[in-house]
Amino acid sequence: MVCGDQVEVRRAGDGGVIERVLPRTTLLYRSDVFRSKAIAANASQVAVVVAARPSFSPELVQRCLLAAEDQGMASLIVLNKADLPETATARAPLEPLAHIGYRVVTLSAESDATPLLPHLQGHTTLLIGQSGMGKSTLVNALCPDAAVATGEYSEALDSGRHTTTHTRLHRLDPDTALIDSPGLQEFALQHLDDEALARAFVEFRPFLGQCRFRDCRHAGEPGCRLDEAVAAGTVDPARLKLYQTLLRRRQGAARC
Ligand SMILES: Nc1nc2c(ncn2[C@@H]2O[C@H](COP(=O)(O)OP(=O)(O)OP(=O)(O)O)[C@@H](O)[C@H]2O)c(=O)[nH]1
Ligand SMILES: [Mg+2]
Ligand SMILES: [Zn+2]
Repeated sequence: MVCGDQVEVRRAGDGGVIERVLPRTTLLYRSDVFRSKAIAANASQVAVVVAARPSFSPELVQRCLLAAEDQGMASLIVLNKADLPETATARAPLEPLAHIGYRVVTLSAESDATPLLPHLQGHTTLLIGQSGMGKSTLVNALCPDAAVATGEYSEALDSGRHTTTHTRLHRLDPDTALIDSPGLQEFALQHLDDEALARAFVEFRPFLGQCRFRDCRHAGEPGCRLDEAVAAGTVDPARLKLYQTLLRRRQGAARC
């Protein structure tokens, strides 16, 4: 079972026995060659939380978004700690993602988290991201009953201290919930096959199936429509490069 699972329970004395886990609408998980780890079930949306301090990895943000796309989940980016002066600089690497269509909500969880509310209504949103970005602070701001622990990050290490250790769902109203999760250091996507990986890049979708070779892997083959889209300025070359890096990593792993 995973956080967010819905179950049928049979009463037994003072307690209950879980009889059945109901089918999941979504299951977000990350995986590397050695293991895969389910993070949450039945979330309808992923909010990747980032901040100027500690610094964040734009590639990790993209990996989270790709995993969400693969599961057909909505996704957005929360740029937290807007009170920090470096926030404008921190936004720069998110611009290409905003350009593709990802919502970027800038706010300060410590002073006002309400700009996020309209994006949450009716969703079960999984908050995900590196340690110290302010996921739990957001939960506390939006669900006052939650009272979850938050922790100072380490300036010396430029990272959080992994304060949250369990994934937990907090209900805002009958239709809306937030899932807090422990900070991530990595997010591998070994569970996506080549085709799923290409489809997870939303802006690639109009071009898929249009290349000269039907089995084009978009890795430099002649007549590749994605190369043409890059040349035409429609697709960001950095995104195609990320796709190719992830593809190579999968192939490398498959050979092990
Ligand atoms: N300046 C500023 N600091 C914030 C803000 N939101 C959170 N913080 C601080 O950032 C630190 C980390 O916050 P947490 O909420 O524990 O971060 P987390 O993402 O839950 O971290 P993990 O549980 O380790 O994954 C704490 O010291 C918070 O007080 C904000 O809007 N502005
Ligand atoms: Mg936390
Ligand atoms: Zn191609």
